[in-house]
Amino acid sequence: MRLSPALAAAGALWVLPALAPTPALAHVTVEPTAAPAGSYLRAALRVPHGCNGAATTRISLGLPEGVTSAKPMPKPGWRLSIERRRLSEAVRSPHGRELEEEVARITWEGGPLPDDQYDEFVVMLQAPNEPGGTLTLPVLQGCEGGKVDAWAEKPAAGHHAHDLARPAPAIRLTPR
Ligand SMILES: [Cu+2]
Repeated sequence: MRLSPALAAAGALWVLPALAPTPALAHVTVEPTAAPAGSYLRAALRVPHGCNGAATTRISLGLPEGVTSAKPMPKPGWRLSIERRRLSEAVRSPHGRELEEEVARITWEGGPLPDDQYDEFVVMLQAPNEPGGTLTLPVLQGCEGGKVDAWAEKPAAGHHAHDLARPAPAIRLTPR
């Protein structure tokens, strides 16, 4: 079936905006970009490229204090390591368990994930109960050849992550 020139043009118009890369999306980012404060959420770190073309072999996520419950999703072909830190004060989990530690860092190592492929690294966590705040999730991306990209920059007040070269993935915390 031959499309009329108008329809073909309309089709092209629909595709064009979707192909236009928005800068932030082309970096290591997190999905969702917003979530209710204190809620449990599935955070997917999105890795759309390597380091200057080199394949990714390591994704290391730093968790700020106050994320008392975080569990990474294991990934075939990647070794998972979890570092914990002691809490200054024990907290009670929703199931009543006393927690004296929280997860401080989660590292996936292996792959490699070639530069021309895309993948996600998933963690289930409870967002801090700070409505209006931001959950910043700095990521160290290690690549073949030893290069490391630190996605860890935080925008200064009044500035936007788009202005940064290596913005840290972040989730805006909304009121519940
Ligand atoms: Cu990028």
